[in-house]
Amino acid sequence: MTAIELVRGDLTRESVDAIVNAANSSLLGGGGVDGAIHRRGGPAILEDCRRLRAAHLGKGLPTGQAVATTAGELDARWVVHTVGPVFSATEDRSGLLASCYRESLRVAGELGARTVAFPAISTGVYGWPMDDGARIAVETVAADTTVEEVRFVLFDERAYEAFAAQLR
Ligand code: AR6
Repeated sequence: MTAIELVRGDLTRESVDAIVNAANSSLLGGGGVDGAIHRRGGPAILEDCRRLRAAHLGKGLPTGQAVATTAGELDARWVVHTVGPVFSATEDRSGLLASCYRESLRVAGELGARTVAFPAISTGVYGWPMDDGARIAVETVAADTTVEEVRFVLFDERAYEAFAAQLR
């Protein structure tokens, strides 16, 4: 059984084995969580990302998949980068969002991570409605047994309440 915890705050301040980044396919940085992780984690993360792009991820990381790098100066051993789907009102992409959580846990678990911290993937720039994003996140993680503890780190009260409602 994976224990699920909720924290209100900044993901980049967490002490865990693996911190999950809501990245984009380029892996070369962006805004939101991604920008915050690269800022606080320092240049070693981007160097690793560039190496991955030069090696087997020449076309970038596909949506729904995950890959690990160093965590640089963050208080973690790895950053697991995953690419959430952009929300669409006409196409159901929830399978891809669930895949982000599942694949991130798989990658983290293979490395030996026991504690993993997630943001609410796709619920910022990518426009996923928070309640539905929280439902998919909690359902997917609750069905997984890869790691001992998952911490959802929610930036604001609204996000925290959406996740808390799913756990009740
Ligand atoms: N800690 C925890 N949560 C945060 C933090 C933080 N430091 N900063 C933002 N959030 P987003 P996405 C919340 O936009 O929707 C980037 O440019 C935020 O309030 O970071 O998956 C990438 O490069 C929201 O609820 O990720 C991609 O291009 C959630 O984290 C694109 O954004 C996710 O918001 C990915 O968009």
